Formats: sequence, C-alpha cells, structure tokens
Amino acid sequence: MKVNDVTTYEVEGRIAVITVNSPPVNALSNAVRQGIAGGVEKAIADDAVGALVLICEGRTFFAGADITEFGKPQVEPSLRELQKIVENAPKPVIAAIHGTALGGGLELALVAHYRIAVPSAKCGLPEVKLGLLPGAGGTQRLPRIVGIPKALEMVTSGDPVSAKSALEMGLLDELAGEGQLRADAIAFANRVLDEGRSLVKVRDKTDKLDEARARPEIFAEFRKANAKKFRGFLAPEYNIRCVEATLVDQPFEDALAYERSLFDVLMQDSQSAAQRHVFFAERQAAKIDGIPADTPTLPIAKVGVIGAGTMGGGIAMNFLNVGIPVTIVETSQAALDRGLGIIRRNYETTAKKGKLSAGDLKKRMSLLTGSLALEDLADADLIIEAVFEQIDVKKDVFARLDAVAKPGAILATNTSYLDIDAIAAATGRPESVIGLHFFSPANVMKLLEVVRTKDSAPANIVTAMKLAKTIGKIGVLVGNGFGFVGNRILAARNTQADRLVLEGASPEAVDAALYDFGFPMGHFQMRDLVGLDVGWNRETTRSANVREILNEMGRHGQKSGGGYYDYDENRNRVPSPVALQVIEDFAKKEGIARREVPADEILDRILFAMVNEGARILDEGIASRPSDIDIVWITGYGWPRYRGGPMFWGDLQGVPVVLEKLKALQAAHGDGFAPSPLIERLAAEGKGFKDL
Ligand code: T1G
Repeated sequence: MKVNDVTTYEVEGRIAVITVNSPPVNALSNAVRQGIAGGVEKAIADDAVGALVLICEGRTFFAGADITEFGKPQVEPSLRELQKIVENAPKPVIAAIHGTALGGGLELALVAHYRIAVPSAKCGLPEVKLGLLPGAGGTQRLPRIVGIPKALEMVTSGDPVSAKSALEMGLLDELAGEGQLRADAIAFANRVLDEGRSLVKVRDKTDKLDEARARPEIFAEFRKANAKKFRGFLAPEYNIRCVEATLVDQPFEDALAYERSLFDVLMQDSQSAAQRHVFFAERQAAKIDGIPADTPTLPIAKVGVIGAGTMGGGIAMNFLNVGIPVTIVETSQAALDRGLGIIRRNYETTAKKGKLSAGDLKKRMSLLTGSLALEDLADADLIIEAVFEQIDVKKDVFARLDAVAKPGAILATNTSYLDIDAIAAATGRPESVIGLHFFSPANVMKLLEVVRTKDSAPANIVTAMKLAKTIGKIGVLVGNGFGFVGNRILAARNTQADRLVLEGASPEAVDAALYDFGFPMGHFQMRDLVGLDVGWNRETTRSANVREILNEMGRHGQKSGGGYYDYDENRNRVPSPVALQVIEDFAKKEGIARREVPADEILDRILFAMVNEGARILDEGIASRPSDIDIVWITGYGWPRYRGGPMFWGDLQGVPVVLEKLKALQAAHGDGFAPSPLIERLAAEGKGFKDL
C-alpha cells in the first residue's frame, strides 16, 4: 500500500518492507522523510510485524539530505526526528543498501539496528565536499562503529568505501547477493528474529573508541599529515573537532548538539555555499543548451592523435585508459619513439605506485599504434591534432587531414587560444571541426574545454561532451574566441600581474597574495613551472617585456634553474635579485614609477580584472553560463573550491560593489578596467551573475 507518493508499505510474513522510490537519487526530501516515518510508525503499530526492512528502488539507497531543500523551511519530521523514530523503534530495523548510501542516507542507516548491502554498494559521508559535516550524528556514530582513524579519513575525504570494506570495518552486518537485496534483507530480518538478536544502537557502542582514547595524539598527527590538503578549508577541521568530541565524557545528546552547532556554523558560511554551488555547477556544465536532448552521439571506436609531444602523448593516454585504441602520428621516427617512450614511462611510473597492474599496462600499450603516415588515420572516428601552436601549421595539418579522414570523422584541434573557425576553413568540412582543449598534463587535468565553432555539427558537439565524461574529464562547452574561457581570463590575470611587478610589487608578493587567497601556487611560480619559453621564439624575440628578456638571458623558469625566481638543485624557489633587476630596468625604460603596492591592491586588481573578463565572455556568448566559467577556473587553474569560482566570488562581493571597484580601478589604472556592459546592466537591474 502507498504511504505517500514516494513510499510504499508491504508485509511479507512478519517482516514489514518500507520502500522509497524518489528519483533521481532518493534524496531525503520532505516527502521521503514523511513517508519513512509513516511506514515505520505503521510497522510498529502492526502486531503481525516483527521486524522492518528499509529499502529503496531506483539507482540507489538514500544519497543524502536533499541539497535542493537547503535554506528552505524545514518540514517535519526533520532528519534527526526521523532518526529518533527509527533508533527508538521497539522492533529491529534493517537498512538494505544498494548504490550509494551517502551523507544523511548513511546516517539514517546508522540508526537502524542492522545494515545489509549488495557488493556493488558504497557508503560514505561526503558532506565535507559541500563544505559541511554530517549533521545527523554521522560524526558521533561512525567512529563508534568503524573506529576513529577510519572515521577521520571518511568524514574529511568525503570518499565512499566499498561494501566489502564497509563489512570488514563493521559498518555493514552482511552482504546480500547482487540483485537479491530485497529477498536477502527479508531473510536477514527473519534470522534476526529467529536468533532473538538485540536492538543494537550504534550510539551505545564504545569499544571502537578505545584505540584513540589510548592515543589522543592521533588527532594532531592527522591534522599535520593533511595540513596541505585542508589549507583554507573550514569543513575538514570542523569534522575533526566533531570526531574528537566522541572521546569527551558527555551524554550522547550533548555530543549531537555540539555536532549540530558546528554544522550550523558551516551551513551559514560562504565556503559551504560556494561548494554547494560547485556541486550543481559541475552537473550543469554537462548540459548542452540549444541542442535537442535526443541528438544522436557518434560511436568513437578509434582515435587518431597527431603529434606525440607532451600534449599529444597525454591526450592519447586518456583514450588508452578507457580501452579506446589510438594511432599516434609524428613526423619523424625519433620524435615518434620519444613520444611512445614517454607514454610507456608514464604508465610504468603509475604501475610502480601500485595504481596500475602489469596486465593493464600491457593492455593499454597494446592499444597504441605509432605511425609516420597521416593516411593511417583514415579509419579513425575522431582525430585530435596536437601540433605546434602556430596557425599556419595547424591549417596545413587540417587541409591534409581533410584529404585523409573518413567522411563523418570528427576533426579536433587541441589549440589553447587560436581561431578554430580559421582552422576549420582550411578544410572542406568545417562542420566536422571542433576544439578539444586539454590542459597539461593532459592525462591528469580534469578540465576539457569543448570549443564549438560557428559550423560545428550538433552531433559532434554532443559526442564530444559525452566523450569528456567517458574519459573522466569535466567537459565545458565554450565558444570560439581568443583563449576561449580559461586562458582568456588567465590573460587578464597575466596583464595585471605583469603590471604590478613593474609598478613595484615583487613576484613573491603577487604570488603570496594569490596563495593566501587559496590558489595552489602563485602566478609567477606557475609561469616558472610551465616554462617561460612556452610560445616564445628566439628568432622573433625583441625584449618587448620582462618575460622575453628573461628568456633571452636563458632564464626559462624552473627547468633552467631560474626565471622569475632562482631555484636550487631541489627546485626550491628563492627570490631572484637578477629577475628583480630585469624588472626594475624594464620599468625604468618604460618610464613606470615604482612604489610600494599594498597586498589588497594586488588582489583587487587581479580578481576584479578576472571577474570583468568573465562578464565580457558571457556578454559575447563565449560561455553560456557564469557557473561554467567557475568550473573552468576551479578544475583547470586551481581557483579554490571554497570560493566557488570567479563569477560566484563576484556575486559574493555583490555586482554593485564589483562595478564600483572597476570604476575606481579604471580611474587609477586605465581603461583595461572599463566595466563590462553586462556588469552595468546587472547592477542597474539589481541582479547578479546567478540570475543569468
Ligand atoms: N540532493 C538533491 N539532488 C541530488 C543529490 C542530493 N543529495 N545528489 C544528487 N542529486 C541530483 C543531481 O543534482 C542530479 O540532478 C541527479 O541527482 C543525478 O546526480 C544531514 C546535510 C549520488 C553519487 O553529497 O554524490 O546529507 O542534474 O549527476 O553521477 O548530514 O549525485 O539530474 O537534475 O551526480 O550518478 C550529502 C551528492 C548531502 C551526495 C550520484 N550527499 N550526490 O552520482 O549522478 S548533505 C551528497 C552525489 C547531507 C546530512 C547532510 C551524486 C551521486 P540532475 P549525478 P551520479
């Protein structure tokens, strides 16, 4: 019988089965919580019922609280009230888990008296990834059932564990047969009754806490070991404090109240708002506006890569990793052998770390074919060019590809900022050309900018976006324009950083400002790492800027022992008097007066310039959503997740504030800061980027 629209109640023998079906992930919405409460109360009142099974239909057990309801008025019963109903039930409640029991879903399972799952199930507390902590007792019950070390790892990483691991650590009581969950859960419930097993409450278990009670330094050790990973984030520290509270001699309810108090602090903080924004933004980015959802995708059974350099090799690995054969073409045997060797060595390094079996290494390499002939790509479904970043070279490659590639093949360029319409015009099939902008190292970085030209065929766009997911990337669809989205905003940051050091800020001051904001490394440190000579040409260099002069001096960055910084043999960086002298001399030549530049000016000029460029990109239709720009900069350039991305950050300041700041910066530093018309429109309408 139906309890409500998402919950049914059935009795099999003496076992009540409460089934929830609330797509897409059975999130613990108001209706789901009401349905479960109704079903449990019905079972408790039914004398024919001895035990209860709580199970879900669809793809997964409860995947957590319903994030879409955050910030909206709560409807009774709250998750914690529902937990009380289940935990205090006078009859055994068995949670039957498939898919992913996450967050509030696992916390609900933790107040059941027993837990059974199929082997393919996973259990986790991912709240930290949303800038939160398990707010329904997870930080108090999980340690009691798996011990503090494993609980610390789970709540601060947010990563789920497999059903097998969960069984081993005591989180699960039994594994069901795959596809047998309902029947096996009912059988388990009957055994619980037949064996007269007690109503085990996780809150009453304390033996698993003894290890940490005997070694309280475990917490300091854990904080130290993860300091770099947690830097800047609030939520991991608050999760640790809650787990520490399990060792405080206090009533369980007080511990729950403490957990709730810290949860409420996090929920109000902009860091959680930012990370919840990123959660939905990542999923939104995969949606393609303006192309019918039923547009067919093309099968990609064979891939060709042109260029076996750093990018070409990394690109090829993405497809080999998922079992798609690749033919990689170079212009000389030496270059081809070098490229194939690098791919093999990359896999061997991964294998040495135990992250790749010898068999998988062999299989992946068996899918790779080297060639010196473009003609060998004639049967490829997708061909990705990764040759020298020079428009004439790329046009020539595409003209030759046009004569070789089979009809319907997708012809992709990995260019990072060149005009793809111009490249497409070198072929007789511009509709087949698209941009697949990978980020170095291409086999590691998650971001893939899928660049549509004015002629890119819809089926090719849809296929490319689906392919991004297949190879484990986050695909963001962007328009064709200088630097597309990521590099165009990087260029805006470059301009300000270069200008700031000429005006008197040191490279380390600029880098410190960005590092303290949350970037993994500063601007000049990143430049030295990538290499100052990327895109630099010895034949045409004219000492036109500091970077050219450093290159002309042989200072190409980390790889040459010096760039904007000097580096010791371990590549540790120190401020460089030589680079500083170059900067001062160039500023003098340009007639730029040097001065003390305050740290807040450094950050303002860089961040507001980036937001302004993002607004221009939106206004030109190069990005279809502000949140897409956020995803590009978080996944491609290390913008700190807890700050949500440039456009989220702009909204956080408030568009009127952004407008005023830009006007002031324009007055002080020139028209490069002229506010985007979009910002002026939004300010006038009292709207933010989120309203686009
Ligand atoms: N609430 C609402 N909607 C959700 C949701 C959730 N918890 N999880 C996913 N969705 C939507 C998602 O937006 C998408 O919608 C669709 O479901 C498919 O998701 C008190 C406070 C479960 C592993 O953090 O990790 O419990 O785009 O594309 O790749 O302590 O979704 O189709 O319209 O990701 O198969 C804790 C978050 C919440 C889990 C499935 N739970 N979700 O991955 O599909 S906080 C989480 C996921 C909490 C308590 C606290 C994944 C997934 P649409 P999808 P997927």
